[in-house]
Amino acid sequence: MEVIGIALNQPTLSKAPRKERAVLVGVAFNGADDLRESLSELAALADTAELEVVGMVTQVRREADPAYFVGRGKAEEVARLCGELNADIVIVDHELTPAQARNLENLVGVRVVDRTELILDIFARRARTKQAMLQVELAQLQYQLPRLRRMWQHLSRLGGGIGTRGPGETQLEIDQRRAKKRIADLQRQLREIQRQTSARVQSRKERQLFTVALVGYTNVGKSTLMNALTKAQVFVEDRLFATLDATTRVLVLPDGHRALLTDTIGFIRKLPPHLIASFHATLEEVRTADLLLHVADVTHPALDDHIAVVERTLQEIGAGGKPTILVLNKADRLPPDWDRERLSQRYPNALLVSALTGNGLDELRRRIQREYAKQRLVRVRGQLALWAQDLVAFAYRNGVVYSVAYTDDAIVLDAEMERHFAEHLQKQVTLLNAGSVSVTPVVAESNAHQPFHFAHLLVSLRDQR
Ligand SMILES: Nc1nc2c(ncn2[C@@H]2O[C@H](COP(=O)(O)OP(=O)(O)OP(=O)(O)O)[C@@H](O)[C@H]2O)c(=O)[nH]1
Ligand SMILES: [Mg+2]
Repeated sequence: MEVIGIALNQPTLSKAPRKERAVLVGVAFNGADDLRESLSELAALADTAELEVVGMVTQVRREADPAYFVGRGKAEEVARLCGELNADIVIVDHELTPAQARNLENLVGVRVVDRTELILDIFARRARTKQAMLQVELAQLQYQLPRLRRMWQHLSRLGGGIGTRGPGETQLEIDQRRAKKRIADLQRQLREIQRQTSARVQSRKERQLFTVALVGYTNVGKSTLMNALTKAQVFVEDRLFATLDATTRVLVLPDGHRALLTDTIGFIRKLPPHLIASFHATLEEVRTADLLLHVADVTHPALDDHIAVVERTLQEIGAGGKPTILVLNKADRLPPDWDRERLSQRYPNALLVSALTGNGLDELRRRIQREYAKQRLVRVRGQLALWAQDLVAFAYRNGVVYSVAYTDDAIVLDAEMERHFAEHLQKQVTLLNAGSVSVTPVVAESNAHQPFHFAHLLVSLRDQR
């Protein structure tokens, strides 16, 4: 790996043995009311990056100040606070332009990092596989390329061996060229990985495997659910972005049918767009899934926001509008006085579960099976010529035969099978001129949005307490 300005693809924050002390800065634009929630999430991100949050500064503004992001007076307040609290770093809860970061840093006198950089830092800490590492490095480089000038200033202020003159334009140019070359290189490697992923996904499609993907906000329990449903051993932690890869396992449905379940990276508000773009290959599993399990933490105060952010992000990655089951997780942690009315009114089709205790998971398996049946299974009814025994045998081999009756001039068949088998059968019947069959979905579309045992589940959860 090349070293460009600062070392890449590794955490750039808090490498010291003592935790770095951070002051958080957040702005509510036009009275946006998610400031508190966004800042508490930023604090969780800072904690995940091993920083110690020692202070917070907020401001309400109409728009960002082009020079300092916050107003000049507010920036001076941040500087004072950093002095008083002996802070090492300021983290701004938005993406800063290179100029804003530079100006703010000069004024405040400690390192200034924005939300994007913090998230990239966490991703760099957490990437374990080659693919995740390449994806993170690409996102880091794309973020840093327009900011290289600032890094050089930063290094020259530190003084360490750079010389009193400071780095010349030439060195900056060299770095920019190297960064661009490395970006192209990473993109090429990732295209290769993408090609392999697509081939794998394609082969699953050809084998007609029903694929289910876990999606949701970070830290809601997707991996815990994956482990509970499939006996996988995905790493679980009460911190943000524990998962950065995709893991796929076989999921056995109640009737014995097999599906594939994929666990992958969680989403968060203000997820940097180039990070989403870099994780294109990982997210392929989500884009191509037949069914999404949208997992949310039912006990989180920002539940509604989280669900909205995930739905938006799904649209952005090209996975909007897919059949989805909303899974409200961590039901075991609901307080005794939780607002059951509000929840069941707001999310009438949701399923309440606890991945930790296993409560509700049988119902979830049944719901997945139902979706599978709805998308894949069809009823085949028809009359076949008496000589078409082979077609009856085909139905026995590839489906469930409910009845076969012989009349004087026909075989009356009633069976259920996967759509592709039914289509094959239908084609053969036409080709051989062997009678006629009708193919209809097993689960009627109109039943799709029935509230599914929600009330029953609520009662059983209450009984448990
Ligand atoms: N009480 C309770 N805790 C849960 C439940 N499911 C998960 N958790 C906890 O929530 C935390 C996050 O769980 P993960 O499974 O890592 O969550 P995730 O959605 O995969 O998170 P990322 O991969 O970081 O996006 C862990 O501390 C889990 O033990 C649940 O049903 N009840
Ligand atoms: Mg996870």
